[in-house]
Amino acid sequence: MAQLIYLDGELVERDQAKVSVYDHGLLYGDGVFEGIRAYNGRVFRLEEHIERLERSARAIMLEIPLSSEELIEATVETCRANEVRDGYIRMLVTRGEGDLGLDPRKCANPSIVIIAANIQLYPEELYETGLPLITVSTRRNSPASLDPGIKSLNYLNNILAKIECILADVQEGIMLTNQGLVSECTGDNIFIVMGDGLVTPPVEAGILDGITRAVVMELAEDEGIRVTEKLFPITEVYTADECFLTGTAAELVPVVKVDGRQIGDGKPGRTTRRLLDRFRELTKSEGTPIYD
Ligand code: PXG
Repeated sequence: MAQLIYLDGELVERDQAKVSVYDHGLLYGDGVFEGIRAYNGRVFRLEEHIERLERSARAIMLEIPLSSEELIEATVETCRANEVRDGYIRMLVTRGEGDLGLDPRKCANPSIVIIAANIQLYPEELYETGLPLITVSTRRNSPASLDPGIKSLNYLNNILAKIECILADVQEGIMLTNQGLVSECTGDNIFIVMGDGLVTPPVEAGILDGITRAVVMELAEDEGIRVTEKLFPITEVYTADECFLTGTAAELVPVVKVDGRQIGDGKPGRTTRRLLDRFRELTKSEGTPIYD
């Protein structure tokens, strides 16, 4: 079946889905995006993703030409057109076509793109064995320069960090703030387990306000696990009982080694497993239905 892409109000074949080389999304990374998951014929936390997209857009003074309801409808329609039941959805809004200067006022019409693809999931083995990580030397963008809370199309900060991970032959890396404290990973938030509580950096530290992060915090609370949002140095990760990452693509992935140091007993921890099980239970039943 041919893949259909939502592009500015129409569903077009993949090879017809093109934007201008004058689009400021391409020229300057001027735009915002979301990565969303569908499970079992339902889009997980769609309203939250749309809200975050709208917040990101407002932060860069980009006016999205659709309402929240229309964005939700367009997402569901794109999933339906591609017969997605379990999939990954990429939604982006670019500043649109302008000229070669920076001036965003030259871009009259923002472009909206929605791609809904049937994904291949991370291998289940990853959740059984856990990931090794490194701390990368690329610092997370300062919120005073480009707030990581804005999910902008300018992801070079993360890509530079990802290149360090690739060179070190690991899948993810921990990024520090400019003050040298733990912020998040290139495409995932980070949690540590200390005793019977969870600790994760606060949004004010300059991280993406992750949707999966928020779900895990809700689930932890429900399980009677205390969650503390605070800044901490990398040594707290080394000495933590458990560590895991959260993200739309990753769900909850256990971390078993950081910078060559074993975390806990070097195996995925009990608390991580408990929260992953609860998370999967939730994704099975919750979400915006794609099909009636
Ligand atoms: N931090 C950053 C920097 C991210 O980009 C997350 C945390 C997790 O947030 P959510 O809301 O997904 O729980 C992200 C989002 C991918 C991919 O294909 C993942 C993200 C962004 C772009 C691509 O793995 N993660």
